[in-house]
Amino acid sequence: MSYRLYYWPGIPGRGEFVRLALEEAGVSYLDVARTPGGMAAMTRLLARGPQRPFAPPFLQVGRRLIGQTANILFYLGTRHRLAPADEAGRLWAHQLQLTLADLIVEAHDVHHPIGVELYYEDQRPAAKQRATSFRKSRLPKFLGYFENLLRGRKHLCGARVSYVDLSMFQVMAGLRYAFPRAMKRHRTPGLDALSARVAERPRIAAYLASPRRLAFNEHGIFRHYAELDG
Ligand SMILES: N[C@@H](CCC(=O)N[C@@H](CS)C(=O)NCC(=O)O)C(=O)O
Repeated sequence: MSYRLYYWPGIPGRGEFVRLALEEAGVSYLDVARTPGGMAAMTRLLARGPQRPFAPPFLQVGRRLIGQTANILFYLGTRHRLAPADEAGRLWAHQLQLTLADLIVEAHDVHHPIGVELYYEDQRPAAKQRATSFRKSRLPKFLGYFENLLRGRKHLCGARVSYVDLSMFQVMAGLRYAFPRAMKRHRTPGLDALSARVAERPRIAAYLASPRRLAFNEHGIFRHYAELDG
């Protein structure tokens, strides 16, 4: 089966959560917007069709378009053994992924607290205030939640690796990139070990070393601005 992933070129962003799942599944996929003419194709799909997605990332499977990161992962997880097999387990995985989605929005809103459509430079004082709240209150609450779930366990859900583990790896990498100082203040041995295990998985390790893997930068969700890191 061949998948077509649509996401902004040049940033890992939310597309990366889907890429990690596709890479771990070992399936072939085309990162369409990174190919010549791909951006125009993405724009066309966003503009028309009765079930067009609101925003990237979205995945094309045959004639079907699947949007919303957690929804895409829910779909891939079932098809490629990246989620528990039973319904209760799949729902739990989906719930955890949606909680990660909340954390991702909050990490983004640190540098865009007033308007998504505005430049960071136009909202710096508010960003500083939001960053303090994120670092002192929200970051420890989210980290503590996931760290506690991992106590004595190797995976966030189920008995084997799932898309939630892959996404947690990416979130930890993003948080360490954006808030290196703040992250050093938190003890997260379970999450650190989980991240290391994910990075060592053969398909993920090969992917991380490949040109397909995009580095974090100041155009994406996880951005490093020293003044926001305390
Ligand atoms: N809840 C959606 C959010 C999608 C989203 O915000 N995508 C961003 C890029 S990461 C975007 O292109 N947004 C355009 C917009 O919101 O107008 C998801 O998790 O996939």
